[in-house]
Amino acid sequence: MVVPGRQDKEEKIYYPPEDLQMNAHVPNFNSYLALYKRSIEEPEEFWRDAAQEFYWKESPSGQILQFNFDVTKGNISMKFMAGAKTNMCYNVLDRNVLDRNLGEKVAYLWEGNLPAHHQTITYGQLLKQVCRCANALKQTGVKKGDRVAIYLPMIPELVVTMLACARIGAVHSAVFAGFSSESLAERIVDAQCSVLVTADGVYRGEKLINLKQISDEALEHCQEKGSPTVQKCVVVKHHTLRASGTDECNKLQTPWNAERDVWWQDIVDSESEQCDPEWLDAEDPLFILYTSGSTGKPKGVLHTVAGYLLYTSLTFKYVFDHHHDDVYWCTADIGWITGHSYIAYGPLANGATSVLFEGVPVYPHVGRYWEVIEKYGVSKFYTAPTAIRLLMKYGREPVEKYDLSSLRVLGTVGEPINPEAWLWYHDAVGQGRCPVVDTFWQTETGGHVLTPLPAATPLKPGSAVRVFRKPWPGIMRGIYGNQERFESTYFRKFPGFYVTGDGCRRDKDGYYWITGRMDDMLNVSGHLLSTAEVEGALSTHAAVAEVAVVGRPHPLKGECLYCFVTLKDSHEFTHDLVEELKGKVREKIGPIATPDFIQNAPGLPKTRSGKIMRRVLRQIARNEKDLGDLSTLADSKVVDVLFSYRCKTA
Ligand code: 6R9
Repeated sequence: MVVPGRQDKEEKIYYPPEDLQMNAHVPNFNSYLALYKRSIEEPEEFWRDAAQEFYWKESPSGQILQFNFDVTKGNISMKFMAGAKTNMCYNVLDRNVLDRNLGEKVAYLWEGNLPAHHQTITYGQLLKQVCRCANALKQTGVKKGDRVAIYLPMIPELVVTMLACARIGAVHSAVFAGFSSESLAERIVDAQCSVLVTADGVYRGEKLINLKQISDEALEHCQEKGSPTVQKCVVVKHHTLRASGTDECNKLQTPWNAERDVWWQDIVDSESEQCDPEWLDAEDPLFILYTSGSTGKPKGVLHTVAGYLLYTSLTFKYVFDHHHDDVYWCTADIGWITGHSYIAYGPLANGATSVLFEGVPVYPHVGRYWEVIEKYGVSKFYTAPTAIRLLMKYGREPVEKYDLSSLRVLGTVGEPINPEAWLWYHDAVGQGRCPVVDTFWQTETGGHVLTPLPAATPLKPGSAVRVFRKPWPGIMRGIYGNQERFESTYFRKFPGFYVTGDGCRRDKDGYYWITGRMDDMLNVSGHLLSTAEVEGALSTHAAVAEVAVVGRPHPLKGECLYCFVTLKDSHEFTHDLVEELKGKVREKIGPIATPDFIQNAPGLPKTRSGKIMRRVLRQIARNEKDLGDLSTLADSKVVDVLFSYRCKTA
């Protein structure tokens, strides 16, 4: 973890630029305070006003907000706009096309892995495509309430499928296309999905990924787990189409099961571009998105229609100070919550024009992000500290090659940002002109919960502002199929409050500095991983007797994984074994979880009651000799041995 904050850098305050303030939705700190006060003191009126923007087939039947946030008083629950009927897809597409006359406006500027691949999609085109897809899904048997798994790269069909589900009341469960077949299978089984939508393959930088093959393996795992719920697999012809007529086509074999598999193009293109939306209850489910949990089993975070619409649309508008002529770009993958809320739903609800980027930051060259900003005239740019730290490494030259004068507001998300990275982002990318909104939030919160507003908040590099205690519309409504885990993870520790699992400190001016996770979770390049999940993956190797995983600070990734492995007798700790162990993690979870360090641990430090002392292991991983109180340690010799076996390089 990169702990933010050296005193001297903290003290400097950056004030909002005046030209931004002139037109801003929230133009100064006092107007922010007034808005904040109203949202806290009169949440019902505040959200009723926000709801005016949208289309409601029927109005709420009672109170706008109904909740119990206190476990000691009964089951946790929260409802916004209960009794109202609406449709998410109608609000983000039909409403823009029909009521706001935005049919010709560009919704997405799709930019492929290669700069030569790009495409624009207007709101009108998107609506038609979504209707076709919705009709096709209905034809394959998908009904309201059914779960649809989506394993797609960053292509328009990903957004189209999500919105098509939303249109017919199906619940989408998107899985980041970098996860392994086993991770995909685990998620499909948990949500009991009836359809899987995937693609043939995709290039990520120089690497070609055979998504259909991974999908097939996942469906086999589902069979093995006794849960063959997927009836149909819809496959977008993506790589093969883009590469048609070139040798590239031969690089990919697409395995096929004629009974189960259908090409997207065969079932979607011929469908009608009319599809009546299904009018849903405000609290009907919209999607499930899995996030790591400290027990190792991913949690299916459940979001519902109306609250999520209100929350993502309002936070998008205020936090990026969205205006009609903006070109907005969020570099996240839609497979994560940031993409759901701030590439798909929030921007579309505002009728925004967004870049949808398939590629990676350093391909085909290290100036790719800056090239894309110049190419499309991006005015609002939202990325992760890990990407900033990576690009910072190449200095200012690649940035200065491009015209970034269109930029107005910069944002970050995913992990604490260290002041060095904040300052580089502000000075080199934003040319000292653009406020940096550091947005703290989670899959579970649905949208930003702690963030400055660009024209209203004086900024301190690396800090966040103001907090609140009542439920907000975007908060998760549960963990899919597990109310007990929902309540115990988030509500039991401090009755009456939602617990994020992060630590923070508050400074004398009331600014909050997020210090990182307080539980057994790690944040690697902005992705949350649970130590238990990685330990589980390593333990499946036949040579492993016991294993403990901790985080260690990493200059680019924020944190990386450091694993202590005790082998069974008769096994030797070799370079090949280390590679096999890394392979196990890639296979069980995916490449994002690949450990940087795997160390031989003939014994692990344990308490007399047999608990592994992770605090001691963290210190060893960092080569910190100060181990604190070791009086509960059963065998003190273990520690010296572990220090002598430390990995010095990754
Ligand atoms: C949106 C997202 C959530 C966890 C969260 C925290 C960390 C996210 C942060 C941040 C410090 C920020 N986190 N944003 N920490 N400053 N601006 O990332 O959701 O994948 O569920 O991760 O990420 O630890 O609890 P998710």
